[in-house]
Amino acid sequence: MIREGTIWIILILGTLNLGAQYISEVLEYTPAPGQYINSTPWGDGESASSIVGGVNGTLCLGAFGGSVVFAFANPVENHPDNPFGMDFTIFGNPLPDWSEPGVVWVMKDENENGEADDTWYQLAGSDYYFSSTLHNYQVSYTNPGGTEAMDVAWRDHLGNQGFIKANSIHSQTYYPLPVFFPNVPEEKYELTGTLIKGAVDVDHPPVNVSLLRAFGYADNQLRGSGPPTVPDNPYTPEVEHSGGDAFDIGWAVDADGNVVELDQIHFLKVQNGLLHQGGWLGEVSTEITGAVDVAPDPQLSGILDMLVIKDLPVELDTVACQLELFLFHKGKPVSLPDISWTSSEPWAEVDENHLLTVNGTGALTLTANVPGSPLLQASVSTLVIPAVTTALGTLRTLAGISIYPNPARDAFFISGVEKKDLTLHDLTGKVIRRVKDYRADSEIQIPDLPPGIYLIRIGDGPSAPWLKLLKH
Ligand SMILES: [Ca+2]
Ligand SMILES: [Ca+2]
Ligand SMILES: [Ca+2]
Ligand SMILES: [Ca+2]
Repeated sequence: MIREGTIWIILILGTLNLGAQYISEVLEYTPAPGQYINSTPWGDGESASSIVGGVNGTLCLGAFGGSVVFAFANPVENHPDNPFGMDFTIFGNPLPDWSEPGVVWVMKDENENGEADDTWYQLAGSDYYFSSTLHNYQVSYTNPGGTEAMDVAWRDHLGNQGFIKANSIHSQTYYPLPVFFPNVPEEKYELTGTLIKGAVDVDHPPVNVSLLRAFGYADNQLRGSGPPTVPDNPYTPEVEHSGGDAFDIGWAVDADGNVVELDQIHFLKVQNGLLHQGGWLGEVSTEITGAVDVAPDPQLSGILDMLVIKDLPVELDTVACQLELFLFHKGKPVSLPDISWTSSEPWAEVDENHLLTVNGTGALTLTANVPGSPLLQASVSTLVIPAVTTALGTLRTLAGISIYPNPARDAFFISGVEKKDLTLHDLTGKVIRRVKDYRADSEIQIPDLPPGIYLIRIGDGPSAPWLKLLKH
């Protein structure tokens, strides 16, 4: 009896080894058009089942909005002892400097009918909070017809359009064919999801870059060498343990962005979050090779805070730029402490409102630090291009001259100016308003200007000072 009981306990412990769970079933695979779609092994009828039961499958989601829905045999727990709060890990095939971020959604079987007919909650990754992220973004793809690779036209709900480009390497049709994807309408279909901007640069061949997102996206972080059930800490840039992309169910938000507390989830969805051509790499498309449940381990701890700056454009052609940065604790944004900025170049500076102004050209790196917390540091880089200075001349401020109120809504005033001509510029340097013979403290009306940052030049000539105005 004792002996049998012992064996029984061991069997239960084996079942409770919550980390040993891989994907048990793929419920839906709806790719967007792409170079790997309708071909083996990444985009045919067998690809979906390849991610079941391990982490070395081959599944491509195609262009923006392509998705896969899958489940585990048992629910994935939002377990308090999971390392770094991470509850599951998704593996993809990213390269160093080539991320193809997939947005991850989770569902709890709230009505307990065993079906994925409940509410999808987005796991808010680092880019969720950026002003450039678009929610409920809709793209329709039109079948170009034919039996070989042709550009597939897309159009979004904002009126933008473009093509998923055919290339010479992948010669099959890119639009999902009914033989593999009977649920995709043959003429045209629409996909909806969250669009993130990413940081893709394919305009400087031969090196194509799609920078890693900070945390919270699939097909993003490199794989590690540790056991798959011990997750990477996504709040550090290094690849640790299993590597891949670890996710916390605690990041879940509803459609209004409110945090949703989920104790467990039953279904997961990954959706390609980028709509971008990748140069010779073809369109940016999320790939999934498998997913695994994380094993609880109260002994494993690490950094849970992360400072994240939204990437600057590869080339900056404006004289000023509003930087966006967030401090996250366990992946949730918290109020920003005082930030100390360091610029690699003397001609660029960031003020207390995180507004970058430049007065020169060349490569630029900006680093943000939280004083007293040496581990909280983040950097962004860009190339400030010559058009800036040729358009604007020298950018400098002058003591004794100031704008009030600043920020302004419908009007503003300038003090300390004696009868000068003023020009009001947008951030590209374009003149959008001229004021003749301005006298100190007289009103300048701006009710018609869109909210944003403007530059005001006092007088002319190379030594004319500039002021920054924030319009609300
Ligand atoms: Ca968790
Ligand atoms: Ca990939
Ligand atoms: Ca259900
Ligand atoms: Ca890490």
